[in-house]
Amino acid sequence: MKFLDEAKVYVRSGDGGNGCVSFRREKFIEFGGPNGGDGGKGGDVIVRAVGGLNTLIDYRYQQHFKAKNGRGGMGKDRHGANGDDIVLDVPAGTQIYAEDGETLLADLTDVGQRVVLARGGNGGFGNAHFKSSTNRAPRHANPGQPGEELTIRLRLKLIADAGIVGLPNAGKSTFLAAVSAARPKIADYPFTTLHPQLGVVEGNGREFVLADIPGLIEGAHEGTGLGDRFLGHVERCRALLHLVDGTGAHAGKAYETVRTELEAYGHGLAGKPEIVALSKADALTPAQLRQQVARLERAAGKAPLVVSAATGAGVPEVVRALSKAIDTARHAQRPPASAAAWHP
Ligand SMILES: Nc1nc2c(ncn2[C@@H]2O[C@H](COP(=O)(O)OP(=O)(O)OP(=O)(O)O)[C@@H](O)[C@H]2O)c(=O)[nH]1
Ligand SMILES: [Mg+2]
Repeated sequence: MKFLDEAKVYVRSGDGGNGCVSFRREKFIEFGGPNGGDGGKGGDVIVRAVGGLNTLIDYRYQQHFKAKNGRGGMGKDRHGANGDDIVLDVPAGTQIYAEDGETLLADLTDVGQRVVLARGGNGGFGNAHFKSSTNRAPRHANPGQPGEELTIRLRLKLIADAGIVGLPNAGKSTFLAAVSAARPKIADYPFTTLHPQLGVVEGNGREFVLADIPGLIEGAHEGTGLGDRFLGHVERCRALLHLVDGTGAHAGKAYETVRTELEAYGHGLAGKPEIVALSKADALTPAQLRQQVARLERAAGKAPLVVSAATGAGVPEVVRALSKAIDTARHAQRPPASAAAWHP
């Protein structure tokens, strides 16, 4: 399934039903009086975060969503039926933007969260409502109020616990495949991964979600290569795994290139806990390994882990370190209970 992380959708809430003008007319009953019922309320447009979804693919096939109109009021004081709401199910982690793509209307971070995007119009009052001591036979009723319409942009930010960053070909997808059931495409050319991939990793008896994103190259923040827009997917991670290709020319420089891009991207990415690991250790001679580790240590300011996703050596250590970093961050940065931005 193709990963789709943006969709433009048109929604419209239902119109309110009109109020009714009617009078009670029965044989032998004089002055029956007004009995026009009120119109029903139009349906709302609701967006709800649900589990079990991880793309916005459904919104590629249907882009118009309209709630039902309220029914008109009727004689004999009958109230019109309310229009049914329409509910759009999206994966948790979906943000809803206005048509401009910049104004955040709502942020659905947790399963079960819901937000009313467009309220249905109220039904109009029937003439029975306008009866008073001075006007006992009102001949007017209110029309229903129109619904609201708007175009929104849904944007999905995956909520992974940790994200793998690194240059293209660093072995990110290979690592994800080694530690999870995910089967990302792996090949010895840059930009094999074009869409973020998620895997569930078992670490220390607990599970966490790891995201593999396309490689970053120098200038990614200016759009070079695949750009840095995929970093949006790891913005909410609690920790980063920075993989540096041991078979590359200079592990220290490779590390710095990626750090520069993380800093240029902003959004707090550079400040996240980072596990640094030198990859493809199996392909290096002991002397090369020592040299690359020393370079990387100098650049990162701490001793890197050494890993080979091909042989599995060092993999448990990396998983443990990640799991620990996630736990620590989880306790340190508890998100506010209600992280939802809200709009009328
Ligand atoms: N010898 C060895 N080769 C590896 C190891 N991990 C990855 N490779 C190889 O390195 C190449 C790139 O691996 P990928 O996992 O596709 O790299 P990536 O970082 O996901 O690359 P992009 O998606 O292009 O950014 C592939 O040919 C892998 O087989 C390893 O631990 N040892
Ligand atoms: Mg890849």
